[in-house]
This record gives sequence, structure tokens and C-alpha cells, in this order.
Amino acid sequence: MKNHWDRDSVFNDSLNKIVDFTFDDKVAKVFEDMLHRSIPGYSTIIGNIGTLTKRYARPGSNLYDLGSSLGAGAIAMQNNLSVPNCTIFAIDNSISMIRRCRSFLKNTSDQNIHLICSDINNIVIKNASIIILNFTLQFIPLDLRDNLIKNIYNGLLQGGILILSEKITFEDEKRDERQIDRYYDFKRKNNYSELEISQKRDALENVLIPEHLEMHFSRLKSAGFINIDQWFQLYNFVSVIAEK
Ligand code: GEK
Repeated sequence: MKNHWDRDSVFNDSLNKIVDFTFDDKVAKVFEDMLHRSIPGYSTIIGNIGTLTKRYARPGSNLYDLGSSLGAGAIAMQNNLSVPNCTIFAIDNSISMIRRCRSFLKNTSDQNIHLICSDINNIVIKNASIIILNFTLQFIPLDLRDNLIKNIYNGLLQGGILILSEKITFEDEKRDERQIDRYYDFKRKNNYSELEISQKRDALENVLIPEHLEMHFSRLKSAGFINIDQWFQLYNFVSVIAEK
């Protein structure tokens, strides 16, 4: 795969000790490459965040990209906004991601995106027509997930949406294994070595905690969401739209 990004080689060399994955400078520097080579359908999902923005953004409302990393979701919303007086918030608790995102935005016309370095569990969400959690909830401690989803629901306007994308697990063990094997083939095709795949898996083990799709649906329902539609799946990666 050819692109103009710095190549992700974070797990290229054999490591004596695998430490938990963090979103530090080393990761932020190669993150576009990492996302595109590691998340099946990543660009399709970002493209559809743009498409959904056209339908759901309300004049004078706030749009949130939670766990925004380098701002791909926020930029997709910004580029597809066709109603006036909206404010976009891109929020991440990694200062490395925020700094790098800020330096990108400086060179573009995306001046209306407000970048905030904060834990998304501690923010006030209000007057929102669109909220994105694009592969972020999976990094939130399990015991905080219900509250975060409730907070998101409460901050949405009637008719507003949450776009939730996640890596998932399957209840049936064999099915889980099959989908993981297919996912590793996707990584191999994108030129990750066996060593990179296994070292990254170990580094993520305590950090990225995937859940069943049924769990996500039931959490969204309990918070009050309606019209919960899964619109995307590629192997063990899914995306869901839920309406208030
Ligand atoms: C994209 N959405 O390009 N508060 C704020 N940010 C957090 C927290 C937290 N508690 N925990 C993790 N993060 C992006 C991709 S990456 C997905 C999202 C991945 C942030 C973390 O710093 C990282 O930037 C992001 O969530 C997850 O569409 O790496 O698989």
C-alpha cells in the first residue's frame, strides 16, 4: 500500500518486554498509516461520517469527535457542513495526538474545529446534533462506559445521532477465532509481519477491551437511544448509528 504518511514501524523490532500500548509521540507520528493499515474499512467509515453530517447536522448546534486522534472525523464533519453556526469539538486525552492534530489544522482551512485535550469522561456535552465515538469507547474502562453513553445521550438534541465504531468480539468462540484470523490476513496483506501482529496484540491486551455487539446495542437502548442501526461491518470491526 503506497501513501504519503510516515510508515508505522512501532512494533517492527523484537521487544524484550511488551509494555501497554499508549498514544504517545511515537504512535502519533505514524498514526494515519497505523489507522489505515490496521482498521478494516477505516476510510469508508470516515467518508460516511461526512455523508451523515449532511443529513443530521442542525443549524447552531455542536458536533463532537470524541477520541479524535488526528481529527479525521472532525475534518470529515467540517468538510460536509451545509448548515450555519455549528461548532465542532475534537477531544482527545493524548497531548501527542492533540499537538499533531493542531499542526495539521494550522495548514488547512479547518479553523472552526476546537481542539481540546481532555478525558472524554470529564466533559460537558450539550446542544449536540452529531457525536462520534470512532474506535474510542473500546479504550474506556468497562465500568465507565455506561455513564459515558448516558452523558452523550443527555447532551444530544432530539433527532441527534451518535456514530459508534468499535472492534468487537463474538459470543461463539469459533466465530470469534474465524473473524480474528480473517482480520490478521487483512494486516498481513497490509504488510504487517507476524512479529508486529503478535507484539501489538500483546501491547493492546489490557488497553483495548472489545465487547459483543449485543452489549453495545443493550447499552445504547438502556441510555434511551432509538433506531439503532448497524450500518458497517468488516470482520470484527463494526459501526452503528443510534438516534435520540
Ligand atoms: C479516528 N477517532 O481517526 N479521553 C479522550 N480520548 C481518549 C480516551 C479518553 N478517556 N481514551 C482514549 N482516547 C479516531 C481514532 S483511536 C483508535 C481513535 C485506535 C483516545 C486516544 O488517545 C486515541 O487518540 C483515540 O482515543 C483512539 O477516527 O487507536 O484504534
